[in-house]
Amino acid sequence: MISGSYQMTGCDLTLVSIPERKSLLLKGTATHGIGLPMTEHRKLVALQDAAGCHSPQLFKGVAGDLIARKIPSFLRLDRMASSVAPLALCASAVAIRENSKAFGRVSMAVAVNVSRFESVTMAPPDPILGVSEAFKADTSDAKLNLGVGAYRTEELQPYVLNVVRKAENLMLERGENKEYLPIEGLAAFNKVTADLLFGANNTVIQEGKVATVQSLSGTGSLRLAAAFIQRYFLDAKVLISSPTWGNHKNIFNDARVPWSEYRYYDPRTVGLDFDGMLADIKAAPDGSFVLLHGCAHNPTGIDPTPEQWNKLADIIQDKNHIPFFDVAYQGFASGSLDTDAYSVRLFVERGLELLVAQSYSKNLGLYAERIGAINVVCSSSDAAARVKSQLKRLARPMYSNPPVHGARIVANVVGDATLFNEWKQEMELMAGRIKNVRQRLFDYLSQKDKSGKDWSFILKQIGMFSFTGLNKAQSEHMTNKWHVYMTKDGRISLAGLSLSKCEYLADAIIDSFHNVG
Ligand code: PLA
Repeated sequence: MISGSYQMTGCDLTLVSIPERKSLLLKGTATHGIGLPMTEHRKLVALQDAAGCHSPQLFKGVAGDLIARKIPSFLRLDRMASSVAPLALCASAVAIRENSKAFGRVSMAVAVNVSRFESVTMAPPDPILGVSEAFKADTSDAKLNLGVGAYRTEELQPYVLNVVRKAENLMLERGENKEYLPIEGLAAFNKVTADLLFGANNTVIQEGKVATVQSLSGTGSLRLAAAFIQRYFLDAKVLISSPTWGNHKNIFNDARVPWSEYRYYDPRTVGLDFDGMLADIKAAPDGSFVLLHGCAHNPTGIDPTPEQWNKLADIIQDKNHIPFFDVAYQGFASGSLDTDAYSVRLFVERGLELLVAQSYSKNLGLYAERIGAINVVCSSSDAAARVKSQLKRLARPMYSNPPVHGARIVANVVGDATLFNEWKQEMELMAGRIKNVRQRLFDYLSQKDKSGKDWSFILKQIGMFSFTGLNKAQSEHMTNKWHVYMTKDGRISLAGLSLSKCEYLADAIIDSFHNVG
């Protein structure tokens, strides 16, 4: 047995053998600096010689040198700081001696296998996409994935829109090539996407005041805009709603853009804290960016009314703030593309300069195609041209140029009157199915919950999500007991629910709400 404790000058190490892996785990701490006295070096060299190891550079330097030599491994240094690697090696040599007794002659160099990535810690699962991974691992028949916002049919199957299939067939017939797109993306896509958002007759479009750059769906567009803010607005911060889509904070953190939150959700009413929202936006430094969900706020499903949007515009204008809209659900909230663009168009009408990140993941079901755009509305066409040139400059080293497939689908659907009309009908169907399950869920909750709790907030929410008001423990109970997968903030995706599962879901919610603290 070769486990044991080895004390040598300069280190105090414990060697543990893991016979099934034929390896030795070395745990230890240095008791003094990184160097070893020459006498110890010599002892080690002698030990190595005895073990048949030849590694002239062994004691030369820091761990980096040693690792770079790609020494075959049978020893793993556990979480040992690179500065103590030379000390660790002295125990390695002991290990070699011992090992050669246990496993026969060792004809390799001292095997130090400290990964250069030793300091990299395990990242937690993503709060939204990680839910789908957990769902897949569950073998229960009752399981329900209400985590990620992805539309499913009544049979809970993924759905590819008919108009998308038609556009793809057209693309095949035309035999389009796979050449690189320009950095700003497909021109036909950029045109139709801005038209769809602002309205083709909008003066900002006609006067060339919009810089539109195709990017990697909503997320990539937000990230590109965040990089733009970081480069050109050094002192500005972004105000984001509390709560918001989980990835917003990551995006601004990674772009090194400071952010703070404004109040949005009132847990007492399960509604909008409009006064809090106004007060926080007013209190922010002038010229801040205000991130707003254009429609179907994620995760709450609570949107300001038209009147409230007007008041918000007043304050944002007074404060010289820059609105930054995230439009991930145009047409998916109300079923109408124009209704869902109300907020953005209102701010544009007032002459504000603003940013809009767009996504086609949900409304065209193009999740994996990564198709969307960043639009910057400027007060002059000249400014728009300069902004666009800088967005391109930022995109080029990040991902060079965007993918073409989704862009062509959008250009074909939105740019063709027949397909466009068919799309609107399909979108109404999808939005309608979500409204139906929302109603059915409410009906079951109201019938079955005898406590008198008012569940009508569910009907007031809009879009693919419902914010149930369940806390973390209750949400976990939904998963652990009922196999209902959802995010821990109490959000459920109604787009992943069928009419036939509404009763089961209502039972799960009532149980979790009343029986878990
Ligand atoms: N903005 C908001 C408000 C979103 O909800 C999402 C997606 C995006 C942007 C980005 O989507 P995209 O990059 O695919 O265009 N939110 C989902 C998926 C639907 C996710 O978390 O990535 C959600 O379940 O919240």
